[in-house]
Amino acid sequence: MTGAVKPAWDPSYVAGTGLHSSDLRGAKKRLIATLSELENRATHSKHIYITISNRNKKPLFDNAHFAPPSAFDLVLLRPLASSRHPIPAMDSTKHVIVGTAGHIDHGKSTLVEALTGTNPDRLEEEKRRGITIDLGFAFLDLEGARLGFVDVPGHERFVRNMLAGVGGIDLVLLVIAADESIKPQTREHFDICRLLGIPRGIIAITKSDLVDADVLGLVRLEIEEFVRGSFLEAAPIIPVSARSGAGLDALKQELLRSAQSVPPRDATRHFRLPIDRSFAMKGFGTVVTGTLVSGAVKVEDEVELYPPQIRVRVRGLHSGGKSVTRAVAGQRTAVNLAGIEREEIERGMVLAPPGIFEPARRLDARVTLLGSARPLKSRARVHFHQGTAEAIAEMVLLDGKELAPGASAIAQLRLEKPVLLLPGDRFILRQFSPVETIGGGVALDVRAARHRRNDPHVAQFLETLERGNREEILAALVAASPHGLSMPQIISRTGWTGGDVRQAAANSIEGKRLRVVSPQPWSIASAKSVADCAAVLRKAIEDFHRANPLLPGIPKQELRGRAGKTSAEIFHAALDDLVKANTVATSGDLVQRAGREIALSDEEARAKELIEKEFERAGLTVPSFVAVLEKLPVESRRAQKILQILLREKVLIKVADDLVFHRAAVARLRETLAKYRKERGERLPIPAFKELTGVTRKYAIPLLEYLDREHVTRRVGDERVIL
Ligand SMILES: Nc1nc2c(ncn2[C@@H]2O[C@H](COP(=O)(O)OP(=O)(O)OP(=O)(O)O)[C@@H](O)[C@H]2O)c(=O)[nH]1
Ligand SMILES: [Mg+2]
Repeated sequence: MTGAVKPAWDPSYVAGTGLHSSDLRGAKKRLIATLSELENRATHSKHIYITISNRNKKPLFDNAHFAPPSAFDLVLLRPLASSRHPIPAMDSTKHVIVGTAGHIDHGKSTLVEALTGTNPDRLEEEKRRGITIDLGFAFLDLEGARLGFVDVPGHERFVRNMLAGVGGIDLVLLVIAADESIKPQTREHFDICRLLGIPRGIIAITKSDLVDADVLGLVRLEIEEFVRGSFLEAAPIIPVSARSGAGLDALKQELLRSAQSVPPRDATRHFRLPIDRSFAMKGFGTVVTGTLVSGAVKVEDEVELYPPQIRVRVRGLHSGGKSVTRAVAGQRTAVNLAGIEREEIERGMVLAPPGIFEPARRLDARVTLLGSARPLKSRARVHFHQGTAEAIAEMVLLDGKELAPGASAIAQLRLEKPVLLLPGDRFILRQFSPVETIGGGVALDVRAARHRRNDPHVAQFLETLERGNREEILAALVAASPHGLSMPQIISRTGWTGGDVRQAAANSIEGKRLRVVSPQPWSIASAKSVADCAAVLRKAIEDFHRANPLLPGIPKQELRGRAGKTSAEIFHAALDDLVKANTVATSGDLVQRAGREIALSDEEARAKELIEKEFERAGLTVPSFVAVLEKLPVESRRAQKILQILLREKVLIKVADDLVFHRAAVARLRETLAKYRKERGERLPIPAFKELTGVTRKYAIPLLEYLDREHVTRRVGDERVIL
């Protein structure tokens, strides 16, 4: 049997279970004995929760994070890893999550145990008090479907725990006791399911053994009335008794039928696992569990813990009582994480792909108030619950001062702490005090700006986010982003995949309403932003030419500065457009109006010629520029510009700040040096240079430094070497 006592994780960790350390020895013996006994009874589809303690009742595995410290930890072990009980391949199985709901003591946990063989109440306190406090889990295999049960507490004080469990479920098993019928938490849980948009469910009338047929008929009528007009209107209503076993088979059949109607979840979406439990397991380290609501995850994946945004590695995965290499949406999943301590993890955090999302602090949402709630004032504080997370939030109505019972409106929720969620995610709102469920809603924009009241643009924008298709939503997002949007920005804002984004953009790009302004990272902008930017650039270029008639063009950097706050991508796209349309031309770093020649007046042209001649004649013994200017027919500001033109045309070469040579003189100097090198060797002392060129020391030094820069010579001590 020892070989079969494998831990829940990768078999390679067998040696590291921690069960070998001396203080655990007694526990190991007992564990093996328990497993042996269980193995004799269990079938391959059974999974077993085992409570392990050592002789001194010291917990071996500590899950004090969610359980009272006195409780022993429960470890989900893979009991039947031996070859006698092959485990069916995962992928052929449909995974469906069933959540219980209903009033305290109505028999939810008992029913789950009757269906699955597993008591979902795992905490010692739960067992002692006979009530469920926190979420419990169990599995049932039914003809190709694996049902993962999330059992929730009915006690009104633990509705927040119920909310952490109900988030990822595919169908609800609404439990109503025959002897009590509909009670407050029957209503509250049912309201929560409606607000979360849970699409289907089954109603079980439990404890049918306690009432006669007449009462049962009455309860059924009450239930039919209760669910009329809701998603449960046509749901099967099945009387059961966990005590006598009556109705259990019928219920299983309905569960299977309902499970089959659950559409398969798309494993290609972004991976998201809202965490509902975390604990440390000796030999493994940190383990988190949750319902995998979207996408898939593999062993060895790098994932990120949001909101703290810590990257961790998936060391092992476990689902439905066995170790797996990959888990997909719709599965209860336990993840063994490397690179993080248990203490750093809380319920409400989410595992998701690294680096692609950003937790939200402020979201715009459609909020609906229950008919039974009191009117809710704008700016009211509420408890916000989404996935397994909760936060205190301020609800600010976009329009109006108060939300009436049963009404719905657009509101901004300002969260007191960040929560990772995406547009389309449903949430629940509970009254601040006394705490009770008052409504819920759906997130529309998780990166919301602060709005002015009654701003019609905001209302229109949010309406598109709420009702539009992806193409329309993308267009609205881009229109609201004058700087354009990159692929990562769009993904983090929408939760779409890269493929979704490209598809949503394709039509608009083809229709020239959107522009791809950068291939990497792929970024888009509205055609209007690019056109607006191009218009600004044209004007800036014209203005520049007018102010600087003698300069060939505006440097790109300067033009960028004049383009206003636009993004670099839009600037380049707009400039490209202008060049392609032959409106402007670029040469090197300069941008000018296309076809523009620097128009010099006759006077200026003459001055230009004069300057050039003067310098050419001077050779290396150049005149001071001031001396040249004095001879010119134009005033000095324009002469300076003409000098700039000559420098740009490389007719003149600037050697030092006040020292300009004609290019012919420099070319001659290079020849002279080459000749000198051939005849007299490469060494060139400064006096030799002065003699060779006939320049004074004042010119010789800057000239030599220029030649050094040009790699014609190199300085060695006091001398130069001709290269
Ligand atoms: N007679 C009878 N008693 C039942 C039946 N199902 C459950 N009970 C009893 O009802 C009590 C409550 O059952 P639980 O399963 O703990 O109820 P629960 O809905 O899980 O309660 P919370 O989780 O605390 O909300 C227990 O004492 C059960 O033994 C049933 O079919 N017949
Ligand atoms: Mg219970």
